[in-house]
Amino acid sequence: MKYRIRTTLAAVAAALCSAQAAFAADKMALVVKSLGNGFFDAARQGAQEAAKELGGLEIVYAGPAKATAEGQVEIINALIAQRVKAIAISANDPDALVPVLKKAQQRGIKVLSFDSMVRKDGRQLHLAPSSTPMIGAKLAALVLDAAPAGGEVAVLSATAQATNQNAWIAAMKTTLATPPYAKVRLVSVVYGDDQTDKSYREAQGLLKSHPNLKVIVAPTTVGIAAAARAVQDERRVGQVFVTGLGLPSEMLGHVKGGAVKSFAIWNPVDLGYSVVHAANALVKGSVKGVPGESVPLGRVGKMTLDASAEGAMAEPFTFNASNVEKFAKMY
Ligand code: RAM
Repeated sequence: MKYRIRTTLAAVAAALCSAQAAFAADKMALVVKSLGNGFFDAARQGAQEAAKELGGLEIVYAGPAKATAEGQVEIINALIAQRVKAIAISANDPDALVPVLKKAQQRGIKVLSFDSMVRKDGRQLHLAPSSTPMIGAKLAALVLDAAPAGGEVAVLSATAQATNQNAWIAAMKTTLATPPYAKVRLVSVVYGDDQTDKSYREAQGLLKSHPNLKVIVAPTTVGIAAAARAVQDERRVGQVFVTGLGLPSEMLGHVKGGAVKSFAIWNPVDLGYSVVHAANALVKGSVKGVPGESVPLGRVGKMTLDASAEGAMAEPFTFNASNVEKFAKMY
C-alpha cells in the first residue's frame, strides 16, 4: 500500500513538472533603482510571495549596479526582447525612461511604476508607498523629534533625479515653512546616489562644513544608514542626530548606539507584494489604469487611482527604541 501511494505521488509530481514545462509561467519584471539595496531585496521577497499566491507567475528581478536611468533603459530593452507580460519599475528618472517604456507598451507589455514614479505618459499606473504630503510632514516631524529646539538641518538624499526623494523633500520643505518649524533652518541638500560609500562621504562632508549641524535627515534607506555610521565614526553622537526613512533591520544598531532617535518607513515587503497584484490586474485586464479605478492589492487591501493614475499603499510608520527590535526581524 505504502509503495503504491509513493508511486502515485511520483507520477503526480512528474505530471506537474511536464505541465509546468508545457504552460510556461508568465514573466513579470520588477526593475529596481539598483541592486544590493536592502529595501528592494525586501520588496522582491514580497513580489515572490504574491507570485506564489497568484500562481503561474515568475518574477524577473533586475536592476543596474548603480542607480542610473541609462542602466534601467538597457534592462528594459532586454525585458522587451524576453516578452515579459509586465514591467514594474522604481524609476531613476521620471522622464528619461518614458520612450523605452512607451516602446514596451506598444509591444503589449503592461507598465507600472512603484516607489519612484515614471511620468504619466510612460506608465499605466503608479503605486506610491504613501501619500507625498504625508511623507513630507512625517520627515519634518522626525526632524523636530531629533532636535526639539530646532537648529541647522541638512538633507542627505539618493540621486538628484529620483522622483520619489525629490517629491518628499519638496513636501518636507512645505511643512518646514509652517510656524511649528520656525526654529529649523535647512542649510544644505546633498546626494549620495543610494551608494553606501558616496553617502558616507557626503555625510562626513556635511559634518565638516556645518559644525553646528543638529540633524541629518535622509529620505533614503541607504543614506540614513551611511549617515548614522558617519556620525558614529566621527564621534558626534549626541550632538548630531540622524533621521529619515530607514529599514529597522539596518537601523537597530544606530538606535541602540544613540545616533538615531526615531525614523520611519512603510513595509517594503508589502510594497513588492502589492505591485505584483497591481501588475497582475493590468495583465488580466480587470484594471486599465484609469482615474477613479480601484486596484486590488491582495492581503494589503486596495488602492484608488487619482486623476494622474496614482494610488498610495499605506501610511509611514515611525520606529524608535520601543519597537525597532521587533520590526528588525521582518525588514
Ligand atoms: C531607498 C531607495 C528607495 C526609497 C527608500 C526609502 O532604498 O531610494 O527608492 O523608497 O530608500
